[in-house]
Amino acid sequence: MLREQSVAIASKSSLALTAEVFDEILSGGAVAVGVTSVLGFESEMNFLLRRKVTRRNDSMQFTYRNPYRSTHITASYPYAKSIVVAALAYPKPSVDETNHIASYARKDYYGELRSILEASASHLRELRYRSQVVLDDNALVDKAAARRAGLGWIGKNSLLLVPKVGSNVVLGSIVTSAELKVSATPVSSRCGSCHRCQQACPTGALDEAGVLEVSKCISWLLQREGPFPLELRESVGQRIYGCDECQVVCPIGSKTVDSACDALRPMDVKAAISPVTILSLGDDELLQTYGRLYIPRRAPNHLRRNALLALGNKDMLNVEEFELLSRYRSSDDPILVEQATWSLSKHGFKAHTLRPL
Ligand code: B12
Repeated sequence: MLREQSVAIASKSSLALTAEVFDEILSGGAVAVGVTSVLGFESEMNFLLRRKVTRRNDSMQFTYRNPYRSTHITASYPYAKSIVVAALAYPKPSVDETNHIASYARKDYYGELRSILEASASHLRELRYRSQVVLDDNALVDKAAARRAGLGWIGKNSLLLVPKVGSNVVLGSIVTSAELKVSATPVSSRCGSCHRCQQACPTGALDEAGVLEVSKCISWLLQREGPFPLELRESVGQRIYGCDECQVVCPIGSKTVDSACDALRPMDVKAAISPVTILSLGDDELLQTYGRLYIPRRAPNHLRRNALLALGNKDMLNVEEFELLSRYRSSDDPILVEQATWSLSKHGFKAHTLRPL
């Protein structure tokens, strides 16, 4: 029995196995899939090193922590022979939508893509190939892998765009010892002369096409620890987690995909986070409710800081919101005290006239 099985495995061509894996992943719901080699991503490594040396990564770590490891998959998985990369689309919010949380985080799209990839990885394991799902992990530069696997191109918003779908996708990979058929066709850029994403960025973080100025990116600043930079507070508006601005305006990404997404993966209503909820919940409840979001050091006060800022940027406060801001002026955390004071002052309340708790 075992002998028969190994003969069957040996006789399956790389092409047939690749087709099987693609079928599984696409029927699982991914919008694009491809295979690339395990060669190092040298130009990405140089880019990361250059920006690290010149401190243009701000205090951000992720792939900057160890650029060699992040751009050489065999440093983490020495057995790897191929990388299968897949994209899962999520709904693109409309231009007039004012949401506290970016579209990609409203539901666990990473979790969804991970289960699609896990199914194929376990199939490969059954065939005796070592296989590991790697997704939003510092062991791989996902966009570069997706581009080299032929899924799309890197746009002026610095994200990977899938033809006809756009950049509203999350990316993930299977790193495997199987020698799969490498997808040979690179996709050339279809951004043309359009630079709506650059114009739409509220802080000018995309002034240089395709290169994100991290220290100005709202998505990063909302994750960054410490007080929120004073000069960029007003640009944040109502955002508490993530920013969609450079994707919302992108003309690439059809309504067809949006509606397919909506039908298949309806928005999680609970994901509609509100500053009042964040500022009212206790630590445990807060982490339980929003635990799947990336919160630095799992510190609940980090989300509270962003919620206080969002209240400061509201047009008008109601009584409950005013009371919450006043309450946080007596917080033990000086960052929250300062943020609450700033937000109250935005509504015309001077620090010394505020009533204490
Ligand atoms: C760190 C990180 C961030 C940081 C910094 C991102 C950055 N661009 O520096 C912050 C927190 C800001 C962030 C924000 C977001 N992120 Co993020 N992030 C990552 C992470 C962990 C690593 C990114 C990285 O280091 N890439 C490698 C470096 C080398 O790439 P790079 O900095 O983009 O540099 C390249 C370009 O500048 C390009 N380039 C250079 N010159 C030029 C010139 C031209 C003309 C062009 C076109 C390109 C170009 O070449 C450089 C080298 O390759 C990845 C996950 C992963 N493990 O890969 C997710 C990832 C990139 N993020 C993702 C998402 C969804 C987002 C957000 C959309 C979330 C949101 N709504 O708030 C925003 C988008 C902001 C933006 N416009 O980039 C997705 C992107 C999916 C896609 N379609 O590409 C990823 C891949 C996660 C995933 N697995 O799905 N992210």
